[in-house]
Amino acid sequence: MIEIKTLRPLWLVLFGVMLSACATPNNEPNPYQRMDMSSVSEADRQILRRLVANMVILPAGEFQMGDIDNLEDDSELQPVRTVTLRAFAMSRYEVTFEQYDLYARMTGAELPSDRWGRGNRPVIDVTWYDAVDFAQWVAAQTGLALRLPSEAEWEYAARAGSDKAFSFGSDAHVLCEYANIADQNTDIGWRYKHCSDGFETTAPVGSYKANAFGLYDMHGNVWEWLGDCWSRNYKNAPADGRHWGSSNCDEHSQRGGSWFYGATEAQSFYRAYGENLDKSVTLGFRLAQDL
Ligand SMILES: [Ca+2]
Ligand SMILES: [Ca+2]
Repeated sequence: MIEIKTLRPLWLVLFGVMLSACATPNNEPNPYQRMDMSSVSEADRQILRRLVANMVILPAGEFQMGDIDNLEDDSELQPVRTVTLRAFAMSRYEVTFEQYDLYARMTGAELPSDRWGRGNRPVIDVTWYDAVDFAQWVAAQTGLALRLPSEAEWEYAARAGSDKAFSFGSDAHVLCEYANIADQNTDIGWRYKHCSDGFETTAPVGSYKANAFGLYDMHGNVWEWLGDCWSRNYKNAPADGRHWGSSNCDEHSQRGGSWFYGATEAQSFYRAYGENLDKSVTLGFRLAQDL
């Protein structure tokens, strides 16, 4: 059984440390400084505390990455290979509007638009640069080595020990218990017609069942930006789970499917990508952390 922990004890040092530069996806210096916390409201501090408390430590391990059973017959999902990962932490939830709005208020960054509410819904309409900036800002405020996940880390986290299409197995009929997708009640041609999840657009994060690692919405809700440059297949991909690609690529990987897509895109191994400046109402992100 995998032991699930949180980083709650690390919060004890959250506002008491002087920070050195934190790691970024490209190991560049973090441009953000730690704020003077005496000027920050208790409510805003609580937002950061909850974010930190919900970084889940995942154990070191080895897994098969890719379309193991060749379900999609797609060269982008091949060759399947063994990846070995050190322990790291992953956000329990997708980054929310509440969290992103705090960053935007504190830095003057643009507030992303919302179409159906903010608060505890996943932030949408953010570019890859926005996601990286958010990670760097939170890293500067907390002293934690926060960044976007790699594709390998994301798939390891989504599988949560499963070698099937979904963390819970291969039967998509129960997907709506775990994921917000385009379900049978959605007016989209490629909807999944065999279950209903209760939401036509984004759902508040954590509305469905968690996987065995305690992570929510790895299948569906919003696609998630990752730190890897897009690659057309896994030939020559690193086997240690680190970010793959040069520091200045124009396209980055995305994972997990969303409320606008059916069951296929929600599979743990399924891949997508976008240009760095793309924004979408189906696309957000979550954070990873070096331990
Ligand atoms: Ca839905
Ligand atoms: Ca998601």
